[in-house]
Amino acid sequence: MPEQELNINAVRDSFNESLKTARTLQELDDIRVRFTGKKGELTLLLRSLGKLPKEQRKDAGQELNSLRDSIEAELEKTGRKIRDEENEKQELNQRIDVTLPSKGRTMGAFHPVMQTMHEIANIMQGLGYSVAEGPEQEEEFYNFECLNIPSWHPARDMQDTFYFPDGTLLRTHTSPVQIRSMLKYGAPLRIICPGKVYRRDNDTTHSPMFNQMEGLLVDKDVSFSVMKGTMSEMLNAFFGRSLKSRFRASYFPFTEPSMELDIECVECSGHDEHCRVCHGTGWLEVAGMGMVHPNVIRAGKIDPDEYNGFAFGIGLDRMAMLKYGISDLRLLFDGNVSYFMSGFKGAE
Ligand code: 2NL
Repeated sequence: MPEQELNINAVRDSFNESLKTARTLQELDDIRVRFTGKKGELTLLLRSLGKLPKEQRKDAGQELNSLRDSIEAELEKTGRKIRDEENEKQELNQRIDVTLPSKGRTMGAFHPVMQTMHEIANIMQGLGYSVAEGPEQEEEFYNFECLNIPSWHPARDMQDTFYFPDGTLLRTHTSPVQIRSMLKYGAPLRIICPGKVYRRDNDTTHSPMFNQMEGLLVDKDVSFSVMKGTMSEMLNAFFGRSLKSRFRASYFPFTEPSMELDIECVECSGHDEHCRVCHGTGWLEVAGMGMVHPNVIRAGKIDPDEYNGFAFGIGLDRMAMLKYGISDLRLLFDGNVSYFMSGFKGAE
């Protein structure tokens, strides 16, 4: 029957045309529904078979069945092709280009004060000293009493010290660590005590929190020259050259005699009367020290008739500023790291 055959051919042609346009699995599925779905073009043809005259049914039936088979085979084949293409595309996208430049890494660095602390600690460890640490919240007993600072001493004043309501305080120096170490280890003893200390001070050259390192040597027959030699050795090693130094008589309650140590100006060596670092004096105050007061040795439960010693204290913030050419104390404590990344002498 010619009309029926036309219909079959039309469906075959239109299927073949549509198939060529299919680019995605979704598009392919739409085509499958359009031809073999419940109301699909092929399905409708198959349903209409029964209306044909009996003698035509067999031929038309065979033809439609073979069309259905070939449509299903074509859909299957095209589906595989699209999936293969998509897989390949995905593989290309995921391939790693090992020739691309890396993102780079930003390096962390120690804060200049911590760098300074490690440098001096290394030097002192080379001289046989161990590092000791202790609490930042202290008792008056360890921070003052044991250090020969009686209750009437102005250093205890509310003006200078941060007190807690319970009478404890923020340590004003790291000396209490040395007292605790004497009590714990006895003599002989060689220690350095780096750490944060606190005083009620806040202006352009003072911060309420600063970093100190103290040192203590207790042994038999310790002489003043051992102290002078140790201090010179430490400072020359830290600044990397032999510096002129001088000792001036001074006073601390916990040492007797007491000295302050000046070194030649690391910026101008005394040659610039307008030097911003030494202000034309040619000298820099860098440390306080002295022979440990017998009362302090005794507070450490060591016999001052058998043992003596020397102690020193240096400000690590000031040492960092001198070594790395940092002109303003406040730069050490604000959060801006760009200054340290580029501008200062120690950056490389
Ligand atoms: C300074 C002065 C100094 C000490 C600290 C000390 C510790 C004990 C016994 C005796 Cl346990 N002395 N420490 C001694 C002299 C000076 O520091 O001007 N520091 C920046």
